[in-house]
Amino acid sequence: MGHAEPLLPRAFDSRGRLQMAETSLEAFDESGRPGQLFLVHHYDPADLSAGHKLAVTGSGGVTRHYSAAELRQLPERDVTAVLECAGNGRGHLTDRAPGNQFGLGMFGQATWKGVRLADVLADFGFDDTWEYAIVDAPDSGVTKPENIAAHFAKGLPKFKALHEDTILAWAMDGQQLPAEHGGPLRLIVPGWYGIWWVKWVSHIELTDAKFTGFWQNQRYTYQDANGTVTSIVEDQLPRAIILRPMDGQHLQDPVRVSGVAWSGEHQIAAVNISIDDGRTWTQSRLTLPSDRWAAACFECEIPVGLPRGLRRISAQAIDNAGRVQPWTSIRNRLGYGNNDIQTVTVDLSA
Ligand SMILES: Nc1nc2c(c(=O)[nH]1)N[C@H]1C(S)=C(S)[C@@H](COP(=O)(O)O)O[C@H]1N2
Ligand SMILES: [Mo]
Repeated sequence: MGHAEPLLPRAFDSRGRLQMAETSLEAFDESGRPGQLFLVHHYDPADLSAGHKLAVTGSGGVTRHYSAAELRQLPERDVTAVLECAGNGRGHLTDRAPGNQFGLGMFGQATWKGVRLADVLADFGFDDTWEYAIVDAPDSGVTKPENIAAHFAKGLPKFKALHEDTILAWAMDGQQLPAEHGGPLRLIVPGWYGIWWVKWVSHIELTDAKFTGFWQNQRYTYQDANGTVTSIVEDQLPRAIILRPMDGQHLQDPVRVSGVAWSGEHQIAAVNISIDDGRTWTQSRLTLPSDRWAAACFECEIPVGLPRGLRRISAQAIDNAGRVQPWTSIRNRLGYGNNDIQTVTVDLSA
């Protein structure tokens, strides 16, 4: 195996700083924890001071501020979950979609520590006249090519805002949450794509009006070829990632195939492996996570004595809602949610 850097840079900002980076598949451990977590800044990252307070505004217009110490007085909650960018795999689309041409390393699993958003809202004391929690961050700018000035914000529907595993986190894997990953406070929305995991949360506002932000209704939407929005990017689609062997690797028999799989709001039911482009499938051994939002691990031995030369290995995830990872995902103009089955090519040497 090579000595690739754990992070593969994909974009730099105007000052030459890393703006988007992908984790090299080599850098993941067997449970899907990245050597270094991928990075997506849509604007210049915000810099919240240590004395930052979270503002919460109710549907009646009343605002209250929470210091870090006040938040820590609420019950602590640990959630292990897979963070995945909806642009993961865009670079593998056969018809190129605009945006960064990401490979498959735009995900990572971690254990996030914080407090339930529901507990913060209960402490604040809300009435029931709201449908969305607008979660604001201070980072802002003008996006290309739309030329639209906005700041980063998402309108979380009430059922997800009040879900017991939706948390405001200040720690990741036992460390203080690094600023580039949203420290001091970031939203964790298990099962939903990374766009919902708002970094540098500064303000939460409850509203009964439909939320119409740029990052809700324009970017990170599924659109048809004409640019008409068909739906909002939410739930992660089923996906299996082969972590070993690596694409292009030279191997001897036997070949042990292993990796991780997840499926948004649903649980993985099976991961099947094919060495003949899907004509036949072998069920892998699956280790389901003890934590509901963590990745399942799969492994499988490919039979010995295969013909020498280049061999293709594919993995397909199936979830307990019957969603099956497709060879060709539903195409959409901005290239989100490309969960096409991954195939790695290995060289079985003579
Ligand atoms: N404030 C803010 N939050 C944000 C973003 C952003 O640009 N600004 N990017 C989102 C997107 S699209 C993704 S995929 C994840 C990436 O999280 P990471 O950079 O910690 O890996 O953060 C999300 N939260
Ligand atoms: Mo993303």
